[in-house]
Amino acid sequence: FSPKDVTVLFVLGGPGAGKGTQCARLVSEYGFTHLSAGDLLRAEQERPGSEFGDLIKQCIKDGAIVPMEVTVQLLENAMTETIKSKPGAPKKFLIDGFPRKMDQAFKFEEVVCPARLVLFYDCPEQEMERRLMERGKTSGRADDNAESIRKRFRTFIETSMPVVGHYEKQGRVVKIDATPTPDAVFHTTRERLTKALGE
Ligand code: UP5
Ligand code: MG
Repeated sequence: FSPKDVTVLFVLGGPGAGKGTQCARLVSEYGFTHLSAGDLLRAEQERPGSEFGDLIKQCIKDGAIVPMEVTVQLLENAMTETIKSKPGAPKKFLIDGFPRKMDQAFKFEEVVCPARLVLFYDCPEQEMERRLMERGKTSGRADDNAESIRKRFRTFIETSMPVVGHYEKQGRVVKIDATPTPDAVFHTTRERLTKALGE
């Protein structure tokens, strides 16, 4: 596909900030396709014959970032498949939980396409921890436990926040307080996004 035909928004925020929750709502309202990098990695880890299964599993448990080549390729494949399978549909993508390291940001924008803007869900660590521990009771996610959560927070602060800072300097970040209820956060998201996209 040609980068100029595609609209990409990066959706960033700490672990448990509510990225997935807000993306699901944006899909129905704005006709975006939602691609979660974490979901794609979890699916690849389960795929029989994947050469990256063990690597992904270890990284997720440790809250570490999978080498960018793997994730960028999964995202690019998913975008290509979506465009092929829905020829007439708008080519609008929410890329959720990516890029979370500078090298990924540069690589994706170089080889796939530049992002129109970045939605950044800002949430205090204590609230994110509460949400993840609560979800961990039923999610079955290998990283929803106290030890992995601690590591995920550390990676977020040390490695992923600089990416947000990078885009902030370019004036491409829409920062949203993710502490209120999902409904309230979505209300703000809709307002801010409509303004930013001029739609
Ligand atoms: N919830 C949501 N919004 C709420 C609200 N406003 N009030 C109260 N509760 C709210 O929400 C989390 C929980 O909180 C849910 O139970 C929800 O109901 C509730 P969710 O919407 O799932 O939050 P989200 O930000 O999506 O949290 P998630 O756990 O998915 O965030 P992570 O960023 O940690 O997970 P991700 O799947 O993106 O990545 C997992 C791992 O994959 C990474 O740690 C890393 O190891 C690997 N990875 C890479 O290596 N590279 C990548 O590019 C991406 C991931
Ligand atoms: Mg998520």
